[in-house]
Amino acid sequence: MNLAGEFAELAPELSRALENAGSLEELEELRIDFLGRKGRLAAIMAKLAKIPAGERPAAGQAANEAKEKLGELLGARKAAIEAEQEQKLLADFDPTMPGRAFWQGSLHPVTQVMEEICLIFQKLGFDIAYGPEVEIDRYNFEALNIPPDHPARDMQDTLYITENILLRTHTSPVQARTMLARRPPIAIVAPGKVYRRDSDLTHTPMFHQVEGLMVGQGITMANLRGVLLAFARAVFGEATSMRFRPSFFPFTEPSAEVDVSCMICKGKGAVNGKPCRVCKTTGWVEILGSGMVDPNVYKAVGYPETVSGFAFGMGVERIAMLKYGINDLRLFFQNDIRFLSQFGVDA
Ligand code: 2NM
Repeated sequence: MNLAGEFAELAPELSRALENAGSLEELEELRIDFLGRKGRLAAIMAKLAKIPAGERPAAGQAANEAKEKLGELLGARKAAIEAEQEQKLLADFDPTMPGRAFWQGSLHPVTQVMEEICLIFQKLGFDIAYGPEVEIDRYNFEALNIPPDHPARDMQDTLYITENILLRTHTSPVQARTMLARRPPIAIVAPGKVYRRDSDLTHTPMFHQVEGLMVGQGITMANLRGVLLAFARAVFGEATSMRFRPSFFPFTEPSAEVDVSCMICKGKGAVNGKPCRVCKTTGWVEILGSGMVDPNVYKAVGYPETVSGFAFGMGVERIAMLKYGINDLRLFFQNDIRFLSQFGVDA
């Protein structure tokens, strides 16, 4: 057989071989076998140089035709195999199957409650104010009428960095800074982290506070009561009652602790005939401290004695525990996903 005949044989041979090639891997093997550098086509082409010059043009044309035809056959089979595989994928794919759920994080319950508290006061007209967690004695104590011999200043209670620099023990320094920077009337709440040298079952060295301050002309304790009652009902429900108990804080005079009717037993002191553990059967639970800002605080920040106002402070973890019936403070700090996910987006 002449070379042209040998070239012409290749295509039908490949055709037969392709009938048994079911995968792209087998296809590649055939490509190498027929079209590769050491393949069948190359082997026949190697003989081109040895034939009479007169036969070369016809043989060369046959070689080109064979090469083109082999490429076409391989390409067609490849397209067919790929189409088959795609059909199989589509057959296995159920487009009506629901998508895989993915994990979505959510804000920590303490953050959620802190934001809820702030939003309530914002709706009552308060601005939000922030300040540094590393404070100086002047803003954390001195401006707030906390005398040098007060126990709060003791190394036992405060985390000091130097003699004068400390981790704020409350967010009140934010109120002191605000009063030093702005003239009355002002109404602000200061949310954030505070630090105390305290650690046991019911105290953590870091916790969260929201403190509020309203100062202006003719602001009275009745205004304090109105604001706090609106707040308490927004957080714990519209059926909530509230009472003041006399207390003492260095920065307020008079001072009052604020109780609300127990959100667990509805102020009855018992649930299903069993003594209420949250209010210890009293029907009342303490939620915050408050009072009329002491004139010494106005003096320290350069406000005229004619202004008056109130302030209050609450622990966010405590409010969150009462709101959600959580009995162990440590749950907020363990970051156990089984606890946290109960406060998630779709909990
Ligand atoms: C409380 C209770 C009572 C308070 C006072 C001030 C300031 F800066 F205006 F003097 N800020 N926060 C305050 C008053 C805080 O926490 C239990």
